[in-house]
Amino acid sequence: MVDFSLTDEQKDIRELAHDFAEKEIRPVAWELDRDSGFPHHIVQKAWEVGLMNSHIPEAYGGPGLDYLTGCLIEEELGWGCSGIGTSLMCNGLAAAPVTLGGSEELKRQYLGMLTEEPRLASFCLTEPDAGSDVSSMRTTAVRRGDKYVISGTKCFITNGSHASWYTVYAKTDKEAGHRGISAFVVPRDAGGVVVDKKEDKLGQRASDTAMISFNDVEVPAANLLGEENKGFKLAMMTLDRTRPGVSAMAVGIAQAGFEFARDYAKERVQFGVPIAMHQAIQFMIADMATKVEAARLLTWKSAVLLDQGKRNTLASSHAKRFAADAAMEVTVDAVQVYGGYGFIKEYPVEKLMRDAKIMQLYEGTSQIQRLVIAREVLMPRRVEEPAPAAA
Ligand code: COS
Repeated sequence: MVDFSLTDEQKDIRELAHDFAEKEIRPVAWELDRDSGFPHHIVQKAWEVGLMNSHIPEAYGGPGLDYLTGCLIEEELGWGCSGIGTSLMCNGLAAAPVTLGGSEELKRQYLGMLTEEPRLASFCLTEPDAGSDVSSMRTTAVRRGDKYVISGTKCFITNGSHASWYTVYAKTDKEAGHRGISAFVVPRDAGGVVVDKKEDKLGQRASDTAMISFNDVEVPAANLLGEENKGFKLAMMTLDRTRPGVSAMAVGIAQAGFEFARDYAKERVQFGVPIAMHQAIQFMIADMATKVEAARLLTWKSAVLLDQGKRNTLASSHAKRFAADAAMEVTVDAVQVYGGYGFIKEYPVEKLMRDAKIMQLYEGTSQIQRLVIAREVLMPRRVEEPAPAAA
């Protein structure tokens, strides 16, 4: 029997996140968007009230929340402002490979760093010439004695300018394609880590997106995550775990767009009645509501499978693809409901439309999600290893 009800603890956490989004995030969201300012003070507050590092296990100072509860938080933060929400949630992406593949010592040191203080970490996979095609990356890690020397450039790194450490993927065997990639923890203060460029973005302007170069950066061999040359799978397993949260963030954007459009349609009078009385608008609002609901259900399913220790690759791509596209469609329609006012920055919905676009791009484009879905439904036995334990 499918039960969509939440536990009391989940309801409390959702309420906490909603209040935080309403009282701390929304009042500054449009200003930070305009100025492309980083929400340092919100990071501090979110960390203090326990809304960061949701999935870091209690053993390393985290709350060790399940994935569904993490999605509840991410939806609310996305409802408040997905740029700020992304800044708050990005630690999860950097931390997951450490939780999955790190030694006890690495977990204590680097996960502990995030839970002991309001610090940030970043996930460095993408490169200027290796986006969707992960295995074509050029960054290398060469073993020298008890160290690896890492060289290369990573781009579009969320929180890159502010991170205390990075999870970095690099080729340890250049000839072996995806079977020659390894993952490492790289502390920011290792010599040779340079923040090259902060990007000026269309949306999610309160989140930091930077290009980071690793110039012959030496890290102890013990900073290797999992086994050498098994980094590609670690990246894929990480994305399976983080895509539900990204989907939830998209649901939050869509929910916000729906609410603004619904409320505006009830106020705005044209042809002598609120525009919500016109069927053309009613049908748009109805479609928005359906898309939000369907996106949320797919998102919850992708998280619940993880919580049950099951493989969620297909479900997380369904959720990410659908929720990202729903966020885009709903926010475009929200602008339409506002008419000419929707195009004006004084009104809230154009920001949502700009913010929504990245949901179809980061953590795997909507086309990559379709590619994963197609492979999973056409060749369902392709990945034969047992479901990995939840991180
Ligand atoms: N879990 C565990 N293992 C997985 C996996 C998953 N979800 N998906 C793939 N693998 C394994 C495969 O089983 C295969 O294993 P073998 O080495 O035993 O053959 C290996 O990984 C390679 O898989 P595949 O052949 O599917 O690799 P591709 O190069 O075709 O790439 C895509 C697959 C395109 C799906 C992958 O590169 C991808 O997700 N790209 C998008 C990257 C992304 O999201 N970037 C955003 C960066 S974070 S903002």
